[in-house]
Amino acid sequence: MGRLDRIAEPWGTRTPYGPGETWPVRVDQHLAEGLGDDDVDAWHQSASILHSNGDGLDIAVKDGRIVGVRGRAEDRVNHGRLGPKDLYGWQANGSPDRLTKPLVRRDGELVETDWDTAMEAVAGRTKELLAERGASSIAFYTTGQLFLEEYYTLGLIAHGGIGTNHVDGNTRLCTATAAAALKESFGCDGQPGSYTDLDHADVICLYGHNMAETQTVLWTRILDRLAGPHPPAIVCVDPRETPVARAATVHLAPRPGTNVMLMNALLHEVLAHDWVDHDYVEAHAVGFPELQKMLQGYSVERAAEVCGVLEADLREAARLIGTSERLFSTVLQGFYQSHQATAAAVLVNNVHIVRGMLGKPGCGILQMNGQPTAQNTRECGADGDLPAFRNWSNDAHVEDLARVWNIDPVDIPHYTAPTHAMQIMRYVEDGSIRFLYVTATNPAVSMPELQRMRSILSQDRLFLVVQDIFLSETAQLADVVLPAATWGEKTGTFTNVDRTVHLSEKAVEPPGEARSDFDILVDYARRLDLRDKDGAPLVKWTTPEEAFEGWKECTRGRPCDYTGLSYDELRGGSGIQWPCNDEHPDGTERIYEDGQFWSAPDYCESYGRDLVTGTPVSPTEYRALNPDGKAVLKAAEYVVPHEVPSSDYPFQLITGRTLYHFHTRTKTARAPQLQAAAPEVWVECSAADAAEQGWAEGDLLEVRTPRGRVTARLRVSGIRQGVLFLPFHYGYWDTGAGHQPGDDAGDGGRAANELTMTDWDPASKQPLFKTAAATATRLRGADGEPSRAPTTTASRPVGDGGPPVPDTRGGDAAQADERLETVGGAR
Ligand SMILES: Nc1nc2c(c(=O)[nH]1)N[C@H]1C(S)=C(S)[C@@H](COP(=O)(O)OP(=O)(O)OC[C@H]3O[C@@H](n4cnc5c(=O)[nH]c(N)nc54)[C@H](O)[C@@H]3O)O[C@H]1N2
Ligand SMILES: Nc1nc2c(c(=O)[nH]1)N[C@H]1C(S)=C(S)[C@@H](COP(=O)(O)OP(=O)(O)OC[C@H]3O[C@@H](n4cnc5c(=O)[nH]c(N)nc54)[C@H](O)[C@@H]3O)O[C@H]1N2
Ligand SMILES: [Mo]
Repeated sequence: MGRLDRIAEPWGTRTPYGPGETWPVRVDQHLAEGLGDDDVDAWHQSASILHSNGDGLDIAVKDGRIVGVRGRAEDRVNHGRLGPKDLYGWQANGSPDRLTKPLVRRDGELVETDWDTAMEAVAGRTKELLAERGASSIAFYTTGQLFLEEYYTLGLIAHGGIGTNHVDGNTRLCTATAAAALKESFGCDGQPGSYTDLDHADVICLYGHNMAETQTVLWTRILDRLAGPHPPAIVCVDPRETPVARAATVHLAPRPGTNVMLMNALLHEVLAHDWVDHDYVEAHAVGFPELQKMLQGYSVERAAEVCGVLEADLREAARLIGTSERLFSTVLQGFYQSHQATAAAVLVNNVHIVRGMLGKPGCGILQMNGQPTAQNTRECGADGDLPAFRNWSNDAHVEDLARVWNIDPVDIPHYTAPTHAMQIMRYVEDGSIRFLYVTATNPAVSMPELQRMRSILSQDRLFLVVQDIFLSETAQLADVVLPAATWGEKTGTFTNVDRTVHLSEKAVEPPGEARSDFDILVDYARRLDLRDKDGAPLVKWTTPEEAFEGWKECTRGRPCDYTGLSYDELRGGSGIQWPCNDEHPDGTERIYEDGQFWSAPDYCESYGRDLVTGTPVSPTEYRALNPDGKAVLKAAEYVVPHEVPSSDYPFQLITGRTLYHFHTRTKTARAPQLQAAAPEVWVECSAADAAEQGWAEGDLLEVRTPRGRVTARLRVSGIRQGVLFLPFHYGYWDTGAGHQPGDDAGDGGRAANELTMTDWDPASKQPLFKTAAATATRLRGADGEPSRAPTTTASRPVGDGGPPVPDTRGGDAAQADERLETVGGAR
């Protein structure tokens, strides 16, 4: 057993292994200072909820409090490993800042109240509006961080009970494009990849995905392959020098917003060299001739120019992809939060289809999720789609759902596409939506163009309900705040990106009067007196396990079939991958093994959309295009980003994450080791830009776009020239730092979304967080203070000048245990 500072060494100790071998076990553990294994009263099975990886872990409890975590050796996802957020993030549960009582707004102030008063206010306003203005005045904005049972209950209440079409999740900001791209290419959501593919792949491509910082344990799996015999080649497409880029065989650092140009050129090369599996394409796909035709204009020379990368690097990347035997790809926000998001992600699917690289060990795609339970938001229809991947534009699917819920099909709104989150906010802005129920998301920091968002959410005519575990920036604007119990304090299930379902057990009681989101929603349904068509309660369950059983029936015969799972099946061992049913009682490692897709016109989740305009494809058009349920090769022309640099705004601004923080930091800022590793906002620029502008490490810059301004200290990093990067984690809740909403004086704002724009991808409706034009000016010099950006990550300092930057370390408080199992001498 070893002890390691896991802030300084986020990926821990290497356990090398070779292709086709089993990833060795390494059990990671962190307990509160001074405690050892013997002090722990009980361990409770769970999985991580600070990213989408789904690391299996056990929660340690002593005296009724959470005191640590330990990775689950038997879990297929992590083989015992944990990342820094897993190891230290649990401390937020015990924070004294937790909400413990409901709050209501009286005379402008939020004051404590009892549950009955708060819930009557929420249900009462819902009933009033239903009577006065109808269901379309009511909207729900949820998350990718609750449990399956909660989403299914919410989806049932909103779609089946209230009958509003205005239901979406922050998954719209996150992985709407993952779902959209899978629907376009394969007719249905559901990942054609499995984590075990990483054990076999010989080429791994990461497209706009900083996996090293955002799925640290999955990256550890790749690092262990890289340290073993016959390592895979890595292709990284990212304008920053991320840890992924540093480990890559080829790093393409394109101009932000040019992904479609780059992908088209890669595909052009693959076709030009005839690295195509013609038998596979012939048997299993439609659209090849059209794709071939469109790609003619996308030469490597043209792409090199537009993307600002070397022709030789593009050719080398295409050669690696084209000659790979087992190709694995992941896609994330560098592609999804861009103006041609769905098009770019679909082009990655195309690479796999033309190369026949699907459904075999090592051959898969993860259109990555970000949030831990985003897959469930989508599956359960809490993002607007219908539950269990039913197609809202297929009347037979709506009827089938109505049968499951025992209601009339006309009571399920499906007359038009579900309202996406940005449109919900627009309807709130123009006053047609008067009631917004926000669960487990913080739009006052995470949505684009915050000045607008604040004015939308603080309107008098809007009744805003916020259900959170802390008094977030959004909760501060609410009419009613409902204190939630969270992970570790409630039981439920959730599903990660590779379809692995985990059970998470209640380990401790929630603080004060906090109640689980599940209990609150069930209470809400009861107060609304929602009924099915026989007059029985619409929500037929009172416990999560009953809800899970109800959900299983809803999934029967659908792609995400859960009928073979139960809480008991999920207890004890590893998580299990859906579909899991009579046919696949142990779950399903890989889907699409036989080149059969879920895309038949009568079965598919979606008929797709026009990638440029976003117009839904009609059932008749789809039937003509894809009568036999094959994979669809969709082509897409490159379109120039909507906001490009000018003389007033000469830089391109991108935003994103750092390894140590989760989103708006409501949790990670309250875990001391994580907060200390990245305590303040910073802005990154390249060494060349710093030299040209006369800037150096630690200088205080003001970054401006037409929407707002942010001040931050400079980190000179390995980012592409002409590009600025801001982490989006820093809102203004800890106003001790002197930051106020929209602060326009003194130190200025620090939330990246003060600067981002109201604009989205036409097909997935995902907002653009990664391409804006910006300017920056120096307010004052460093005065001996470097920026506080981590040195272990993409923000590693480069070049010289400015004050020295200390290495990011966690010290004594960050010591964590590692238990290595020696397998075949691999250590
Ligand atoms: N540590 C940590 N981990 C997390 C989270 C977290 O907050 N913190 N959040 C979770 C969630 S919800 C999500 S969605 C994921 C997100 O995980 P990622 O997508 O990996 O994270 P981001 O930093 O948002 O963006 C990824 C990369 O996109 C690059 N990029 C920007 N513009 C472009 C472009 O035009 N083209 C290309 N090719 N690349 C570009 C950025 O340089 C950045 O390195 O992480 C999950 N895991
Ligand atoms: N500029 C920029 N903006 C971005 C992004 C970006 O890359 N750049 N990324 C986008 C992406 S991918 C995402 S996913 C979003 C994330 O944006 P948000 O979802 O707004 O971020 P979080 O901080 O995760 O907010 C979750 C909230 O839920 C609360 N919470 C936690 N657990 C529970 C629970 O069990 N129950 C309840 N009721 N509440 C709980 C937390 O305290 C917190 O307030 O941000 C998006 N915004
Ligand atoms: Mo996300």
